[in-house]
Amino acid sequence: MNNHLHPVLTRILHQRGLTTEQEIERFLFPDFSHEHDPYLLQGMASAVARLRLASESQEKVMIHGDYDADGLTAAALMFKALSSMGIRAYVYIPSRDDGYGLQREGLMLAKEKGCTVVVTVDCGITAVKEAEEALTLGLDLIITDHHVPGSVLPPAVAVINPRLSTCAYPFKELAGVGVAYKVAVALLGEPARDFLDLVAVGTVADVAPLVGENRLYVQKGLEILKTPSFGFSALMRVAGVQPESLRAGHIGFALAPRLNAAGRIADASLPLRLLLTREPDKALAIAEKLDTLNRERQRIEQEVLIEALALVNPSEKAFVLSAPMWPHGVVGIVAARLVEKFYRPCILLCQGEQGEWRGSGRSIPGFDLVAALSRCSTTLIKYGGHSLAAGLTLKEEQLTDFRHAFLAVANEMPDALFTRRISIDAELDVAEANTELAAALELLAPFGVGNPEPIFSSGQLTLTDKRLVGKAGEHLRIMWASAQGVTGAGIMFRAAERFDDLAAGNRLDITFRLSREEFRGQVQVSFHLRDFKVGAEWWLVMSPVLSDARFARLTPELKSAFFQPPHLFTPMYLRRKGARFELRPELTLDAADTCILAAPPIGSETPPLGAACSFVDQDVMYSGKEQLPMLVPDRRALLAMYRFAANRLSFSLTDFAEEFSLPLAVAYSVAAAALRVFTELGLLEFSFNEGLVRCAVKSLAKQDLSQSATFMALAAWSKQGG
Ligand SMILES: [Mn+2]
Repeated sequence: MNNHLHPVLTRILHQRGLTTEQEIERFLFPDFSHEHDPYLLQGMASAVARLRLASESQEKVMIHGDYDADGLTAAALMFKALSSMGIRAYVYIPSRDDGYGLQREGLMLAKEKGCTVVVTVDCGITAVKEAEEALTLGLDLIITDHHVPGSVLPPAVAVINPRLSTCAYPFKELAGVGVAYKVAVALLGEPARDFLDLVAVGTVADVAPLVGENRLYVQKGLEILKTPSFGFSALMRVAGVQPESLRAGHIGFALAPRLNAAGRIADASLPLRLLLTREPDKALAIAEKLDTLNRERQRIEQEVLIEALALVNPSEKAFVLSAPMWPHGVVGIVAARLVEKFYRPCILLCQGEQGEWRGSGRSIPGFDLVAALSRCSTTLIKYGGHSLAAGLTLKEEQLTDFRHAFLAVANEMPDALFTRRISIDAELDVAEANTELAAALELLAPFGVGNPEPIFSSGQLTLTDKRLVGKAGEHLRIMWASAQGVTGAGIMFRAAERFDDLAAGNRLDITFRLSREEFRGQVQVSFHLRDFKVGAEWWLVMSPVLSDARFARLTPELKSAFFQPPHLFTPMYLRRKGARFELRPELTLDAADTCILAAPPIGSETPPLGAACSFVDQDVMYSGKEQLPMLVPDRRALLAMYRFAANRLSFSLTDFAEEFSLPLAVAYSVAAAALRVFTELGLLEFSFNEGLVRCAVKSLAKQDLSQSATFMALAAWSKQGG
């Protein structure tokens, strides 16, 4: 079978640890025959027996869920399963204010409704105290969960969790809804495939790795979602997602946020009703309400983000930010946004009740948040979570101590950890990036955590054009040609701020993902750029504005700069010193150096770095060795320059640029170099006065260009570079 696979696909599969034919087949074509027996989950038999008894003796059962998308879909799934057995079931979804996990209120409600059994989904594994309470209330508790168990398990009729060290279940990464699905399969005694839409949504929303059974369920679930239930149909409609083109990614950024929005700022049972309703009108009404709540959540998130950004000190290795009024429901999302922007572990804290502060943190790979928090535990009341996401509670008077302790942990980490890395699956010639490859890659879908969409890199491209696109010009579109002349284009979303880093002629390296898209009935491949790098051997900058910000963007590759103020005829050599450039008297033309050539402000003696420079030339930057010949004025340019100067005898630098440099498409600095060449050859003599260049013809004799040191230096430099 492998022989029929696209060689690039095979390479990626191998790199991802799938080497045997069977492994590859199982991964690419997941099948229900690969499912594990639900009874391999410890406690399953007891749970099934108790629930069957409940069915036979017509007992009422309370399902205790959670307010996030995993907990909600798990609760909906369990409700459907129990209902189909004829069990009268109720669902309790705690609100975020109640706190996370099994709640006393849920148990009380169960008692009130006359339930005798409580089944938890996506929670309960650490609820020892609450489980004891259930016992005293005379409730039989069945815990189904997927969170990391503590050292003591809650007393219950059954505790089902693949992560239990004593549990022999082969796949440990099921989401809460995946565990609930397993219970449903065991209970019903048959595959409950109709429920896989819920499993897919909960699994992706909970960022469970999309491998093993999760991959199977998400892939099959996505198929079901193409002809969605009333609830999902309404949700997709308000989110603007077409069911037939639904991908795992849509669940993460379109469906899950709307399901979660209610729990963050309103009634958490709203999305549950959406998932269970059989009335399309009602579904749409709830979906619209959730959409409004989601917008409200986004607005609050944006406000908190702006406030948090103002508190960030980018020179710190981790951020611990706090403000009393931040809503607890969004601090985690905002922390995630900051991690995305700065690539630093980030904790946001807000005021809770009774002098306590609650926080949520997000981290980067290699920085285990829970381990870091455990080292600050003397300053904390409680904390918990995973390596990349965690929650914490502390006393107000401990805020400063905690901040210092946490930053101290971060400061011990090596600098390299805080540099974002894009892991490249394969290097690719852009000519290989065709629709066949894109089609082959679709076999790897659904993509998500644990199974990322392949990222490629291509180098040796030459940038031919750039453009800002999108409603507000927020996206960057780059066009290129390869060394073999293959042209192409890619888009980088929300990268408008990098527009100025690029100019036609740049040597370009790109990292990207490929997708197949239909455009006017034609299938074509599109490049979604993740990042790009422009050739760094040297730079030629001709910018009307030469500001610190511009230099900052060129860092850290830019080590030196070469200015050529035309009115001084004395090249300026600048060396990086820290974040700024310092002027050095000596000039070294070194092709290995990274250089800037730029026009200084007219009339100034030295280029004042950091100050705005105004000049009429186009705002262009060149980089890459292939541009070097431009530095050398060719004979045509020299002749034109000579005529211009000799005829005018007196001209302004603006005239010089407009009449000579621009029409001939010669870079201004090159034209400036020409002035130097004439002087060195003794043909013309220039003097400068208040922005005017005065020119005197010295000689009309033919001269050998090799007599000009500037010409020779530039020619040698260009040769070295090219
Ligand atoms: Mn979960």
